[in-house]
Amino acid sequence: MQKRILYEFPHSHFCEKARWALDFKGLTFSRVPLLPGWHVLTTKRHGKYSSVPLLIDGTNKVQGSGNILTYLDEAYPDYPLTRADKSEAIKKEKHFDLALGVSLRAFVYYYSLKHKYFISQAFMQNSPPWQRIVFGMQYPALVHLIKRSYCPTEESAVQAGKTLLGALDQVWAELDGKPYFQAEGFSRLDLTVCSLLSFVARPKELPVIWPKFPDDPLLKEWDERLRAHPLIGWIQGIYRSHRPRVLKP
Ligand SMILES: N[C@@H](CCC(=O)N[C@@H](CS)C(=O)NCC(=O)O)C(=O)O
Repeated sequence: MQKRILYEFPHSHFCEKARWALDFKGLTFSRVPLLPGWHVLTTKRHGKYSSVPLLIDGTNKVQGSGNILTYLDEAYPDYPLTRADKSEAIKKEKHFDLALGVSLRAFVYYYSLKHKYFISQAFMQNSPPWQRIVFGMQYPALVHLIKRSYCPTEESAVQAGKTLLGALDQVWAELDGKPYFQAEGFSRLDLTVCSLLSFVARPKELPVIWPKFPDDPLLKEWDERLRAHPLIGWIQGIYRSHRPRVLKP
């Protein structure tokens, strides 16, 4: 059997997109968590960008959740995720990546970075002890890096929260009571929206161990507001019906 590895940050919603697609197609793979900061040594060795997810499938190397979905559909056409109107679907998926994925990440990090235990459990849940030690030592530098990259100011975090709320309404309106985005059935669009919001919906099929939520009033307020959205129930239902069970996180 050929070597198949997914390099990831376990809690990353973009990594969940790739993981779900692999599981959906019944492909076995190893999840390899990378130590943030040092992850670039691996990602840049195999790919063009510094980011995860990065899939190694035998001799093929694919970086980016959307590219991984496209690659998997081409290499393993059973259980297709790309349905009719491929280019339109990919365009919409990219919009969801930004409006849902990037916005959620910005404001969650902004409010949770001061809770080292929470962030450490998110990144380090599948990592060896020595990496946990390094993670702890480099935490201040990591906070600086994450803030600079994703959420430099409170204003940017609040704006990201507003963008996210608007995007939830937009997605819900677009579904308009339909079970899926596309008439053909479950597709990469459903998988994308559900993965990117899995942090909020926290379905039990998500193969991530969520640490106890930080005792932070602002974060809790946002969480309650987002979880009250009707889209969350739809996401939990899609996870129940379409996210194959995996044995371990
Ligand atoms: N558009 C990319 C976004 C991936 C992404 O932003 N990954 C983050 C984790 S959520 C990352 O690896 N950040 C570290 C870096 O970019 O070096 C995708 O869909 O995979």
